[in-house]
This record gives sequence, C-alpha cells and structure tokens, in this order.
Amino acid sequence: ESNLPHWLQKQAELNPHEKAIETDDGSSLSFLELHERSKQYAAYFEENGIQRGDHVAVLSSNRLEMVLAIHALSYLGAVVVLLNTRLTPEELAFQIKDAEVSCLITEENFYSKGEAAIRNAGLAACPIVQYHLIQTNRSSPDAIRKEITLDEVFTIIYTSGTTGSPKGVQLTYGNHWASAISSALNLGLSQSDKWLICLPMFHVGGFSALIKNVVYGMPVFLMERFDEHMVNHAIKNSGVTIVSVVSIMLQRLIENLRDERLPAHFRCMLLGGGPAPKPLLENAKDKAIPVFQTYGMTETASQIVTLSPKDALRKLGSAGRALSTAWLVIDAPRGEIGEIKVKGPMVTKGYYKRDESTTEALSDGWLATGDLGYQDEEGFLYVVDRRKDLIISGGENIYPAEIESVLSGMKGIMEAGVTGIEDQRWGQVPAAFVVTQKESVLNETDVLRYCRDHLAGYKCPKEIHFVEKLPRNASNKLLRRELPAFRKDVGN
Ligand code: S0N
Ligand code: AMP
Ligand code: MG
Ligand code: MG
Ligand code: MG
Repeated sequence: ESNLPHWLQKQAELNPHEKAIETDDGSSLSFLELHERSKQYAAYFEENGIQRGDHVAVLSSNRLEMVLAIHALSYLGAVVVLLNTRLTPEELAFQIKDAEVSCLITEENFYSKGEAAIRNAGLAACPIVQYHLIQTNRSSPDAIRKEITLDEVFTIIYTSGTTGSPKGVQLTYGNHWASAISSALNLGLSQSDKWLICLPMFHVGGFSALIKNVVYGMPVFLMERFDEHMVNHAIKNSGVTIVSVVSIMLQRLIENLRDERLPAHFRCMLLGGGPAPKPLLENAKDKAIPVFQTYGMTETASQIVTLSPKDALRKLGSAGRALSTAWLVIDAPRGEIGEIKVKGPMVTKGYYKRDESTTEALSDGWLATGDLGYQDEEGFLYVVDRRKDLIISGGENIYPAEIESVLSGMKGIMEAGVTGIEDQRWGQVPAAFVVTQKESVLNETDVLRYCRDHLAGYKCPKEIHFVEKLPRNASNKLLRRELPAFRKDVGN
C-alpha cells in the first residue's frame, strides 16, 4: 500500500497564496482558501453522517461548490459518484441504486431532479445536501485525511456497455494521480500554465483537470457551462494556456473566432472524447490553433494516447502514441486494423460489482477497449471505429441498446432498432426504427414524447421510422448497420 500527502493540503502548504481557481464570475480562491473551505464542507458533511468509505453522489454543473464538495469528500475518505446532469430521474435512479449511494449532494437547480431520482430509486431515507444550505461555520473535523492511499477508490463514473445497462467505472487515487503525472510528462508543464475547464466535471475529461489543479499546483479557470464566446474571451484575456474540448466545442470556438487568432501564450487545445473530423483539424491548423488530439476514456482516467506537440502537424488525424507510462497494442499485425488494447497505471481496476464485465474487459492489466484502430510504422495510433455500435453525439455517448430497450417498453411497440446517423452539428445522432403492433395508432410525436420522459435529451432519436420488420441475421441478431437503408422517407 503506498500513500502520498493529500494533494490539496500539500498545495495549501507549498503555494498557500497562489491562485488555485478562477471562476467566470470574476472571483478566485487561493490554494489555502480552497483547502480551508473544503475542510468546512467536510465538517458539515461529517456532521450529516458522511463517513469514510461511503458512496456519495454529486449532481452538479461546474460550480466552485462542486470542487469544494469533491475535495471535502476526499478529506473524509468517501467515494464520489459523479452523475451526469443531463440524465432523467429514471436514468439517475439506476446509477444511484447500483452504486449504493448513501447521500446526494446537489445544487438548487437540480434539487427536484435529484429528489425524483432518489424517490425513483426507492431510497426515501437517502439525504440530499444542497450547496446553499451547507453551513460553513463549523470547526474542522478532527480527522481529515492527511494522506492519500493510491489503491483506494476515489470516483465512480458510469459508462454504458453494449448490453445497454450502465456500469460504474472505479478509479482509484492512484489512477487519477498517474493520469495527471503522465499528462504533464507528455504536454510539459510551465510556470505560467492555466487550464480552462469547460468540459463537464461529471465526465472524466473535465474531472481530470481538477486533479491536475491540485497535483501540479496549477491554477484552473472554471466555467459553469460551455460557451464559445466566454472560452475565447478567457483565453485572450485571462492567461489561459490549455483547454480540453470535444470536437463540437472546437468547431464552435473556431466559428466564434471568425478572423481573429488566439494569442501566442495559448499553447494547447486538448481534443478528445470522440473522433476528430479531418476538415475540423485542417480548419484549426489554418487558424494556427495548437490542437493536440488525444485518445482516452473513462476507464483510463482520461488521456492514455496523445499526439505530442512535435508530431501534431506531421501526423494530422492520428491520436498519437501511448503516454510514457502506458502501453498500447493493436490486436492485429502492424499496419492492420484491430482492437485497441491499453495498459498502464491510469487504467481502472474494474467496474463496481460487475466481476463478469471486469474479467471480460481486463486481463493481465490490459484493457480491451472495444475500439478499432491501426498503428503506422512509427507506432502512431489511428482510431478508425468506435466500440461496438456506440454513438458519440457532441461528446456524449449513446448506446443503441439502451434506447431500444426504452422503446420496446412502450405500449404498442413490438421491437425497435437504433443506429447512429451523421449529423452536421453533433457528429452523430441516434435514429430509431420501430415495428408497431398491428392495431397500434402510434405516431412519431407519441414515440418522441415517450422518449423524452425516459431518456436524456441528447439520447432522444432525431428520426423515428415505422418499419415492417428489422434486419436480422440467421441467428436473429439485429443488424444495426443495415438500419440506415430503411430511412425511406427522410425529408424528401
Ligand atoms: C457540447 C455541449 C457543451 C453542448 O451543450 P450546450 O451547448 O450547453 O447545450 P444545452 O444548452 O445544454 O442544450 C441545448 C440542446 O442541445 C441538446 N444537447 C446538448 N448536448 C448535446 C449533445 N452532446 N448531443 C446532442 N444534443 C445535445 C440538449 O439536449 C438541448 O436540447 P433539448 O432542449 O431539446 O433537450 C455538451 O454536450 C457537452 O458538454 N459535451 C461534452 C461532454 C464530454 O465531456 N464529453 C467527453 C467525455 N469523455 C471523456 O471525458 C473521456 C475523454 C477525455 O478524458 C477527454 C475528452 C476531451 C478532451 C480531453 C480529454 C482528456 O483525455 O483529458
Ligand atoms: P468515454 O468512456 O465516455 O469517455 O468514451 C470514450 C470513447 O470515446 C472511446 O472508447 C472511443 O470510442 C471514443 N474516443 C475517445 N477518443 C477518441 C479519439 N481520439 N478518436 C476516436 N474516438 C475516440
Ligand atoms: Mg464510456
Ligand atoms: Mg450533453
Ligand atoms: Mg412494448
């Protein structure tokens, strides 16, 4: 068992008066203030019964309070279950129940959603803590943890599988620490660095910047939600040097820039979370935006393969090479397409309570990602296809099986198939193909309304097609890739 000094407490000692967090309302906190306020939160949480090892859910936009709550939970040794605010109460209830959550922390805006989720999960006794009700006049808890145990689980983040039911990815302190260190070995770290967080912190891409904040002692600029004008403004006027984005964010940033250029101090636009369209990369190159493509996932605590600065232009379109602490292999001869497998200290030890899925995905420390790609003669990775049937819409993952199962649950629908179709704005969006019962009078509006009630907005199909039957192979398996041929009456 190896331990480290608690990263936030350490920064409060090393850099007490350095800026830790800036927010888009113009306020900021030093590392000492961040530590003190997180301790106050910890005292309040402890008084409200949160203990070491408890699973505590956080349902929040990127607010400063979310950061305080996360560090406070870490000071108490509780496990943080990060919830996607776009999900419906029903979707949240599954995760809350599955993760065996004993308390929910949220903001006023999401209180009713959180409350509905708790009710839906049948956990009437699960307390809900709202930021604005947290009392900070407490004396600090006697025993905040001064050490971080690398093997201990820090976060659980849900990701869906091909079966449609989400699984909780457990990431330890060691996973997050290795991720932060490995990223710095690749991107370098400068005294003047400031990382802007506009990705939601409930996904690992946004969350990982928060860890870098306290591991490096580097300031971060926290944005409550993504806004292209505000991001460009912060880069130009607030000394931001690095931003992590998904493709649609980069596209919106470029459109917003028009003929302007980003200042020279801006050194890295870390682009991940899904495929990067070539035209977008070319566009960014024309605007001299230093884009670094990266490949990673929840299971790898963010980056594991990244295109380093010196190769960015030479290998446009590649996701790069494995970070210096990680391995990458393709399950095929060099140059040919095969499954991407990765290994390293940032890779999860498994899914919460899903031994079967864990054994399937991990062997000897190697994670079978399900993604397809090839390596060129110099070892650079090109990702050619996402894991089985996964749809990525604006950086959010959508699993067809999950939508199909919701649709089949609707009265009047016998069966359903879902596939991704290209979309100008989001990259890909889901389209649904449904077979209804003979006597059914369901129309598109009915089906869409039903989806709205059960699925997060971004998961709702953008097209509903009523079909006679679904394409299946001899063993009756749904052939999702043949579904687009059934789009007979699309807007023409
Ligand atoms: C792109 C975002 C910001 C769009 O949200 P926006 O503009 O705030 O929309 P809203 O005003 O909330 O909603 C307006 C309507 O749009 C719908 N909608 C919103 N988002 C989507 C979407 N993604 N797809 C389809 N529709 C969407 C809403 O539903 C609403 O419509 P109505 O009202 O009809 O419901 C937002 O989507 C966003 O934040 N996306 C990014 C999410 C993300 O973080 N993805 C990455 C996840 N992966 C990882 O974290 C692992 C990879 C990784 O670590 C990484 C990733 C990137 C960069 C670096 C790294 C790294 O390795 O470090
Ligand atoms: P998530 O676990 O939600 O973060 O999703 C990670 C998934 O996004 C990966 O398994 C890939 O399918 C996809 N992905 C991430 N980075 C890239 C990339 N650089 N190119 C293509 N797909 C990517
Ligand atoms: Mg995932
Ligand atoms: Mg979204
Ligand atoms: Mg039915």
